Amino acid sequence: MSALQAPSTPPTVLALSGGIGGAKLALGLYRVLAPWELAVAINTGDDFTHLGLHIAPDVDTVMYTLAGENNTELGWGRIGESWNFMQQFSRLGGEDWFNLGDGDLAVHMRRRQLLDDGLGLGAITSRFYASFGIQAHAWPASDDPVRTMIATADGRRLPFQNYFVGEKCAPEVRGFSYVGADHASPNAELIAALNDGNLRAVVICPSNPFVSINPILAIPGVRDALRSCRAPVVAVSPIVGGAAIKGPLVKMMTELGQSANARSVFDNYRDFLSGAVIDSVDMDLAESLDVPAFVAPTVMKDITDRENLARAVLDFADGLSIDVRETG
Ligand code: FO1
Repeated sequence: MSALQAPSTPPTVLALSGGIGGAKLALGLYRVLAPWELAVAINTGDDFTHLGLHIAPDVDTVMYTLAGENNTELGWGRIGESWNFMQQFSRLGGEDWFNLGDGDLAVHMRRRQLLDDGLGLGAITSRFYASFGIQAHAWPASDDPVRTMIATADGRRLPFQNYFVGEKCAPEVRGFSYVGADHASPNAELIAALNDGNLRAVVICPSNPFVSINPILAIPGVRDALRSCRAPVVAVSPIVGGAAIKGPLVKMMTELGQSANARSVFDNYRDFLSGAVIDSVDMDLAESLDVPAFVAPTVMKDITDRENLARAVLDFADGLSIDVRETG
């Protein structure tokens, strides 16, 4: 078996992640765990068909990040990217609101080919991650389409990328829907991992709950499997001191009339959460949470921060599982 092929041994840590923020902690977990110990279940609610190609931003952002090829300035796409295609495409009057780098384009074209050959998104993702030399399991939450739609105050329902990129998160949000989720089947390996009694921990990465985690939870079977999971489920807050580290989360919460704090984030996970990780800035929130809280530096500025937070989260989870075992 080549070193890059996923072994039959199941993962010991399962992370649920969206794109930019979540991918940082996924990288920290990847680097502190042994090869193939990590599995990442990734949001596909941001996916859309564009120029006839299947764009899967969170799957690709996690891939580039675990491969060390992510563009840290942009937060998405590849390092050292070129944009010749987009420049020429735009010159010809092609849509240029959504930038596709030349290297990134190869991923979308190849994905399109393999989808047309009948492969599912999960099988394609495993091949792509192996091609990037990544020794972690990576599963789109479903092979079936799940599309996050944003209901705006002016009465529109925007596909996620049209809101996030097209309109730069400007419209006031009134709600979210995850079109296709109720007919989607969850990735079988994700459910198997959640049902695996040997799983050490489930980590909800610091991603936007509305557009990165809830689209995963909306897929039938995922929430139930999290509720009955024997491993502790620990979430890391993407909000520090009332500010989102990146992206529109605080704006969304405010527009929904929610307090922009870690507690509002964890309310999305309250029916299955075992523990919460908050930044030292939010220490005062710890007592008000429904679950045990662990205070740690959650702002990941460099790779050491990512690894330190990953270790802290796993140690916290290990302590929770022992507590559960003790109390029976
Ligand atoms: N984000 C932008 O703000 N502008 C873009 O032109 C853009 C292009 C793009 C292409 C491929 C890809 O995988 C991601 C891309 N993103 C872009 C980021 C993307 O909208 C976000 O990564 C997620 O959907 C939210 O996490």
